[in-house]
Amino acid sequence: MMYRLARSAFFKLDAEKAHDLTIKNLSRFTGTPLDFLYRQNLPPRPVQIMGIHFKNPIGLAAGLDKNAECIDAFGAMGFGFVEVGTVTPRPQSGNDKPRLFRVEPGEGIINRMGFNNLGVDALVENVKKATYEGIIGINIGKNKDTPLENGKDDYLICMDKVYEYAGYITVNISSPNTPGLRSLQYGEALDDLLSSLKAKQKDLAEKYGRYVPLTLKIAPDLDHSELVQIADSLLRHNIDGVIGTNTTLDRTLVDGMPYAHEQGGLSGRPLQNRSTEVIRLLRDELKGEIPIIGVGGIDSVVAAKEKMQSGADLLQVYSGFIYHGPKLIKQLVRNI
Ligand code: FMN
Repeated sequence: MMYRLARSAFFKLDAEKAHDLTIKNLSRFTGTPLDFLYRQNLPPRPVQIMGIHFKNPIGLAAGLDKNAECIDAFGAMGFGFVEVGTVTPRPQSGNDKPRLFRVEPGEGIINRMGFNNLGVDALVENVKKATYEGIIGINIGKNKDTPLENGKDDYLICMDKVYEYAGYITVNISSPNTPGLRSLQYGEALDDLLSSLKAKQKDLAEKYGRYVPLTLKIAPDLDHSELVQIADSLLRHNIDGVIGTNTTLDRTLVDGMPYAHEQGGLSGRPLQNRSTEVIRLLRDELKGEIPIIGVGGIDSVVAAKEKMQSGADLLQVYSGFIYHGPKLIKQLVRNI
C-alpha cells in the first residue's frame, strides 16, 4: 500500500529524477528511525553457492546502486545479497539525458545510462562504510574512453581495488550501452579476458588469504551456438558463476508501447521469457558445474520459481523491484 502511494508520486516524475531522489533518500534514512518505511524482517532461506553463504537467494541486480550508496537500505529490505556497480576505474558521467524510460504498459524499463558512476575509489569508500551483513557483489566494467583493445586493463584495475571488499566480483561484458563492450563475449577476446582475470584472482587470493569468486554477466541477445561457446569458456577457465541476463536490444515484445523506439537495453517483464531460456541453455551446457544467477523480468513468485526450475541457483531483481517495491522481495523470500 505504502509503496503503491510512493510509486504513483515517483512515476509522475522523470524516471532518472525519481531514481536519484530514491537513492538520496534511502541513503539518508538508513540507520534512522525512518527506515521503518522499508525495513522487513524476513525468514532465513540459507543457500551455499560459490563457497559463499547467502542468507536467502534473492539479490539486488547491478545498476540500481551504482556507487554503493544504499547497501544498508537494500539490506534492511531483506535482500540476501546486493550487487553494486557497474563501476569503472575513473568516474564518468554516462550518456546524455534523457536516458532512462519506463515502458509502463509492459512493466519494462529501457535504459542507455552508459555506466554513469563516481569511479572505483569512491565505490570502495562507500562499501567500507556499509554495515550490511549479507553478501556484497561488486560489478566491474570499462570506461567508455578506454579503447576496446585495452579494455582488459580496466577490469584488472577494478578487480585489484575491489577484491578486498567484495563477496564476489562480477565482470560485466554485456551492457549494450558501452560501444563495443559486448564483443568481449566472443572467441579469443573472451578467452584472453578470462585467463587474465583468473591469473589476477589467484594473485589476489594469495595476497589477501581469501578466495573471492568471479562471475561473468552475459547478454540475452546471443544465439544457441554463441551460448555454447561461452559455456565452454566458463568451464575451461573455471569461472565461479554466470549471471544471465543483462538487458536486451530486442523490442518485439514492446512494439507500439511508449518509448519502445528509444535506444538502449530493455529489462523487466518483456525480458522474462528470453532470460529464462538463456538460463535453461546454460544449465544444459554447464551441467551443474558452474552456478547460475538468474535475472530478467522477475516480477512474481511464479516467475522466480520458473527461473529456479530452469537452473538458476540464485536470483536477482531490478525492474520488478521498481514496479512492485520491497513487498516483492518479501513475497519471493517467503515463497520460493
Ligand atoms: N547491469 C549491469 O550489470 N550493470 C549496470 O550498471 C546496469 N545498469 C542498469 C541500469 C538500469 C536503469 C537498468 C534497468 C538495468 C541495469 N542493469 C545493469 C541490468 C540489470 O542488472 C539486470 O540485469 C536487467 O535489468 C534484467 O533484470 P530485470 O528485468 O529484473 O530488470
